[in-house]
Amino acid sequence: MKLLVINGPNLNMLGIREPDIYGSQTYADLEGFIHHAAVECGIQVEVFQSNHEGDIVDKIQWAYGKMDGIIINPAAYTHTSIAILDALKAVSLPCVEVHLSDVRQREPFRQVSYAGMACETSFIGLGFEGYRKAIQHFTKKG
Ligand code: CA2
Repeated sequence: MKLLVINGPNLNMLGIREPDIYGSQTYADLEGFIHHAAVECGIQVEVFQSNHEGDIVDKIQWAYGKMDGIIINPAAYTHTSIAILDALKAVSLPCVEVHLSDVRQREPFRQVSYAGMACETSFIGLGFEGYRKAIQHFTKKG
């Protein structure tokens, strides 16, 4: 099984600012965590991060016919991007949403998730562990 993990804007800044919300580990640590969790579960994973909405749309389209599923933390685009929602629907791959922080307990503008509307389930507020749970969601199904 091959999964694509997509991380959206500013997640590359992890560990640099706002450790109270996002923790003190870096984006490199997150990539390492995801690769380790994938090996544990015996699956292949590709991890992609972009600060650009169109690049994320392109990567979702790229996954069509190549990957078995998508794990996505669209970051701020979660709450704004119908383009990402449409791309996820267009490729029709099974998709799981992850958020490091508990967006349900945060500002009103974080209460809508467009990408989440195309996802089978969400793991929210679990920090890095949410990515492991998302990977396990796919391996339990398969
Ligand atoms: O909790 C999450 O995973 C979020 O997707 C993170 C986004 C936020 O806009 C979503 O509402 C929830 C923000 C990612 C920005 O990450 C930073 C990391 C370090 C310093 C500043 C921002």
